[in-house]
Amino acid sequence: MTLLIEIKVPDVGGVAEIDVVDVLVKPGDQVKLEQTLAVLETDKASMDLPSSATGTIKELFIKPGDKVSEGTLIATVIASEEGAGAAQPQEQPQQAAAPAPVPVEKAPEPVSEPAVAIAEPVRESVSIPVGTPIQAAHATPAVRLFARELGVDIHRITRGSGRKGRILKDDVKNFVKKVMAEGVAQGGSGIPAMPSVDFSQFGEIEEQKLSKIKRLTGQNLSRVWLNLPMVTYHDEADITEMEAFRVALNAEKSKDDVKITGLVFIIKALVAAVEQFPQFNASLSADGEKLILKKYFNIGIAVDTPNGLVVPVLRDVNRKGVNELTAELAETSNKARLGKLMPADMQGGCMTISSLGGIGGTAFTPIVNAPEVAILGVTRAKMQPVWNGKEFVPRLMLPLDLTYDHRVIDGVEGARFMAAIKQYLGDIRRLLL
Ligand code: CAO
Repeated sequence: MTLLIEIKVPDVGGVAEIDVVDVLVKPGDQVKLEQTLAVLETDKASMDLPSSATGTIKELFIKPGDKVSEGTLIATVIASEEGAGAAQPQEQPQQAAAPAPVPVEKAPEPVSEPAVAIAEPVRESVSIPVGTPIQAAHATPAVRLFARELGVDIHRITRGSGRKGRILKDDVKNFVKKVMAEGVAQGGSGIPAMPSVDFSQFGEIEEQKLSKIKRLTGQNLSRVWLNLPMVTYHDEADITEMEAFRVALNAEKSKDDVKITGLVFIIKALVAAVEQFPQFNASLSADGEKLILKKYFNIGIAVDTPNGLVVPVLRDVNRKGVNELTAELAETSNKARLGKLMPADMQGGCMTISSLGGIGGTAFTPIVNAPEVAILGVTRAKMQPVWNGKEFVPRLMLPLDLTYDHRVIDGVEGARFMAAIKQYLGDIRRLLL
């Protein structure tokens, strides 16, 4: 006579949803009385589910990730001759509840420093075949919460120092210590620190302290460089007509008026393109989960000052005309050079322009002024022979460099955005449309 025993989830104190964290057996396995068949987890505790019989697993009804409750059928066991534990032999399948599960969260045992096995983060090239079970980390909800609070991906700790490799709070702490120690040794970002060199051994030197602006700008640029996957797209806009219009406007001005520079038209063209492509007027949330779209149109302008680079912000550019922007740009860049900008003057930008056109250049790769998602670089306009289908004609061509955060902007979007800027600059009447 075969004795089939059903093993079910016992009373676990009225908890409605219990997570199956791990299943340690499969059909055909020999199991002993009290042997752990699965690891269950409630909001408050993790527990081993023991077998109530010695025998062979016939069928298994759960898998990791399932939710179970009191009475859920876990497995059927064909009891062996030598006994079925508490179960009495009978013809019908016996409905034996498993012995009360054994809570495994104990007072953490002292853990020596390197006891934690740290898993390498999964790299892109590693592909997990469909159907491959992913090993769940053994840890109680409290330990998982603790890890989450510290920003630790618990799956990077492959084995803890608790019973059966269970991850304890101390394992999480040791993991953090180890990662921090490695980071410090490598220069903070996992990159080896620059060596300190005594240059005086090669000749005379002088040490100059960096200005605060330069130090802070440097820190910010390094952070952006390391955090953003950036792409720079280069193109040229034909500004022959725009330049003729600018010269004509300036000719109307009196000697004391501020002259219009091409930059103001570039600001207007940029804003018109941003209105057309809202993803350029956005910021990625810090957790990378959301795109925050802005409904205001503020443009930052990189200004070179004796103390370093600053980026004052011109506000509501979409609502301002060329003359108003010209006056504002002159006043703001003047204030910047005199070191009179207030922190609020440099906040709230949507996109930035970095223009080196007054100096020269043919192209460069500006760094995005994050959390903005794109920056427009400008270098010196040059007369060039351009083929119009019949002949070469002299045209004033303005080089433009668009760097964007590739997490937010696709290459095609970047190219379309640049095409729109070129179209506005090529025919500034379009700014009226
Ligand atoms: N092509 C040809 N000539 C240009 C030009 C361009 N792209 N851009 C400016 N010019 C000309 C101007 O018309 C002006 O000519 P005139 O002297 O004949 O009137 C001259 O160059 C100087 O212009 P400007 O630089 O004073 O004025 P602007 O409005 O173009 O720029 C500002 C203002 C504040 C952006 C600029 O002075 C500045 O500080 N640029 C440096 C920005 C910077 O440091 N960027 C690097 C950041 S690192 O990523």
